[in-house]
Amino acid sequence: MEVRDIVDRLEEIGILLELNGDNPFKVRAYQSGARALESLEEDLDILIEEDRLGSVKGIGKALTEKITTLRQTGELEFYDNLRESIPDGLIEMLEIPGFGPKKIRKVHEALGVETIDALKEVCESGAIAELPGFGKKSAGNIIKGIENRIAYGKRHLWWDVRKVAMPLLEGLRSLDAVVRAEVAGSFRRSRETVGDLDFIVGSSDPLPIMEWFVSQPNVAEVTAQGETKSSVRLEGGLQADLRVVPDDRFVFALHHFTGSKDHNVKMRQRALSQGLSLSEWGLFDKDDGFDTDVNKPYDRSLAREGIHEESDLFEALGLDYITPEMREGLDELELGETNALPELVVYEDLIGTFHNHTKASDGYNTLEEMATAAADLGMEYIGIADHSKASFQANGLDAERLINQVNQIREINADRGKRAWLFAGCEVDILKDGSLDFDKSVTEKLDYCVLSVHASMSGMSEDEMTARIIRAIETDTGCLKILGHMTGRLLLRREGYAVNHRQVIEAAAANGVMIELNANPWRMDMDWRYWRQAAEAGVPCVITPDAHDVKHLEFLRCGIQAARKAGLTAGQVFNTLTREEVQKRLAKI
Ligand code: DGT
Ligand code: CA
Ligand code: CA
Ligand code: ZN
Repeated sequence: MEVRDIVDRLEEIGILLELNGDNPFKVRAYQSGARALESLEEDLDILIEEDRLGSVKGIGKALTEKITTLRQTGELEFYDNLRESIPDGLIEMLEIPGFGPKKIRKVHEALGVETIDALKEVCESGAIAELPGFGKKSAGNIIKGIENRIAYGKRHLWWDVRKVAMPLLEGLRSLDAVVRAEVAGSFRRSRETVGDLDFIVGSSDPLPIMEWFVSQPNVAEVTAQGETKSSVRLEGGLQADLRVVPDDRFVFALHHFTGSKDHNVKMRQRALSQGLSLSEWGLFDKDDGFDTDVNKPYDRSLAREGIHEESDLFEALGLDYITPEMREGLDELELGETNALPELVVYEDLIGTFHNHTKASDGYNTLEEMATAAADLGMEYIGIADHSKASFQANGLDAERLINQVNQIREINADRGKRAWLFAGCEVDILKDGSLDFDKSVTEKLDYCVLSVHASMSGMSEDEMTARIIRAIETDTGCLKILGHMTGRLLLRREGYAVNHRQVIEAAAANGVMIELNANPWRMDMDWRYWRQAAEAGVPCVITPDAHDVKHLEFLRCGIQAARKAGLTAGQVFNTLTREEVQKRLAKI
């Protein structure tokens, strides 16, 4: 089991013990054990091997055993038994915002409540307000929390959703009854996380489509099945809605359910200002008396003719086609009105990439394997950037090993065959004070370096972190500089550290530093919302997979979606340059 997952497991055990009403010291032991493991300064496997894990502050004898078992087998009987002993309903209650393990236990003990439905009842009946530590107000908050839990239900990474959505879409498209099918919603808009899937199908024969959909092998539960709309929960918890509409309504339904809500609101307002009314059912003349009020009878004959594709719909409203990625209700309508929408970068524009790891640090493949895999994907070059020595938990390279690797790269390039060209780099740690893990005498031997924060980030204020990163940006390395994963976030897992994006972008612009769009699906960092600022400041984007395995090179597809969402053109993405062009840039530094 990965260290990160062991940390999560220990935290979970702490919560389960608390739910169980166990000794608070024991609860705290798991919490601090998780913290200690997370900030371990040595390699876990070495500590286990040398029998020194128990001497790490915060990790006692009992935890040493459990961590070792989890690391070696991925399983733990103690955890399984604990998890078994607690009713599922209590664990589900943990998802209610503001309702923690202590309160859950109290309600369980005092009122015998074991399910969320029962919890709602005791809130409504007033029984909960009688309990010490609870009141009328907390009963109301719990009810709100129960509702929010549904609204904020677990989200999913775009990349994971894609793997599920694409086969279903293909399947739908292959059905005889289906004229057209598309995935709408946040998935189509390439949001970094997706709440649920929204399939839209054009067909005059919905019945067999519904039947096919609800009987897919990865459907765990059918939550609704109607004549034209069904909802299912897929394995893994992702919810998917399917709507079938007559094909002449398809465009309107697709546009509506693609959203976003803010974009839809702007589109409707625009329609209204032109004497038209836009709904999921069509575009109507307002004077015909049809508006979006669902209670009024729907008369198809009133709808505008001649709208067969989404581009026709935009055109009818005097707009250029707005690609789904850009439909967030920002300024896309203004841009579409003035022919100012950017021509977005596409995957095929990428000629090469940077920031990839090998076996030398914490990757799984050799230099040759990485170069071959990149060539197989049609890449002309691939940049290596293994960790630097401060990242010892990732087996970071010291100066000697790094220089050896540089020499090895030069040799491999000299006898390259069909492999991609290797650029020699390093992911150099930005230390706590903003200095770099290697000084110029080392980094000037590289083609480029990725500057990244990996440690000492907790407790740092936004100002301190911003100053730390800017100091790194201003440091002369004698090679090309790319700022790595701006905030260090892991989507759905951990917030990034606070950093002032604007100031960092300005410093990058002033110092000729590029910024990475780390395309690891967990990261998507720097976030799409900041790239326009960077582009306006003239800071190029570098889309990198941060691959630790040849398989991870395909994350570039994810990165392209984020770059498109950010509104970037090929000219604003550095790795659309050819190898010769990149080398010319390097020669100037
Ligand atoms: P998600 O699923 O949370 O990741 O986000 P979306 O955007 O896929 O949202 P979802 O599935 O609730 O609804 C799909 C689209 O349907 C949404 O982007 C816009 C449209 N829509 C849903 N509810 C409303 C609404 O109340 N007003 C408007 N104008 N559009 C809505
Ligand atoms: Ca959705
Ligand atoms: Ca939905
Ligand atoms: Zn990194």
